[in-house]
Amino acid sequence: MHKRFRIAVMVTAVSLLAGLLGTAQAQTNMKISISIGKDSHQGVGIDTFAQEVEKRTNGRYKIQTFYSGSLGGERESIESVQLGTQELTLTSTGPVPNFVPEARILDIPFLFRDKAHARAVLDGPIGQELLTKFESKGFKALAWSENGVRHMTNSKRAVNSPSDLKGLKMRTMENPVHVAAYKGLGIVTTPMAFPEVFTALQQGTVDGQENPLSVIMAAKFDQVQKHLSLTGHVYSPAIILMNKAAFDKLAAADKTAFLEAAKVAAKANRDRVDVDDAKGVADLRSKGMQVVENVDKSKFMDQLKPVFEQFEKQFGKTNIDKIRNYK
Ligand code: EAX
Repeated sequence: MHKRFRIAVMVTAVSLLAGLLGTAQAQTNMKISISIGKDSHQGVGIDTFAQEVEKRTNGRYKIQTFYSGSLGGERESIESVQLGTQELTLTSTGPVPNFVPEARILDIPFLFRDKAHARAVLDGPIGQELLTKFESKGFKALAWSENGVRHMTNSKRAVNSPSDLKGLKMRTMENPVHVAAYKGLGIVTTPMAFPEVFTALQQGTVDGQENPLSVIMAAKFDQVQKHLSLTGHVYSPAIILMNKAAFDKLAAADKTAFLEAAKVAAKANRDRVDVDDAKGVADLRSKGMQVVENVDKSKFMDQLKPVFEQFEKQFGKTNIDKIRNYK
């Protein structure tokens, strides 16, 4: 008994020492960023990713987390990851088509019935195949995550139907698919990086913007926007991107650790989106927003018919239908 105890103490001491030496010898720091604040679905995503990577690599990799666009907006962050000046970012697909055009198809309005449909497509063969398209552009796409279902806000009037959108000046993401669709709805589109949006709304440079409830709450847009309409006009995917060379340098087991960490992070991120969606309307109402909850989406889809026809030509009707009909 006594001897066994002594051996156990020795083993523990040796492994502790090895652990310490390991950490001291080879701790690699990496950066990950988001464009919105820490207390958000994306903040939960990158915080979870950092914890999981550290845990799964016994602290040999430390992920430093940057919030609120402190390393730049989403387009800049994607550029930095491509160049390798920053290893990682979690970003909406807003600016992604400018880097990986194949991903554009996911940004088509009213493509997905709901979040469950979108998640199934992204986690299934279509989404996984799309992840591989990032490789030739200098990225390792670790996992799809989620920004959420986008709704419209503005400072001018309640939006019940597309006719209410006519002439409204709205900030959009720097995304060609969104811009084309919103123009088709009669909106005067102003593409802009996210970190500039609050001030633009405050100063009246634009009348409105569109984002998921998660983002509207995290960015406190209720302080500068009166009206919210649950248009649910488009699902907004997010993605965890890593510099490809940085990923390729990892040992095989660490590659798995990063990929698994990204999956756990995406799950935590999606769970938070669900929590935000459940409480968002009540929360934003309590902060003074006027909310139109029952929006007739078919009116918006009718108005978008000519734009949908364009998209079918651009992306292939069969490709779009494959996503629409995915079960
Ligand atoms: O990713 O730019 C946007 O509107 C995005 O939804 C936001 O940065 C969160």
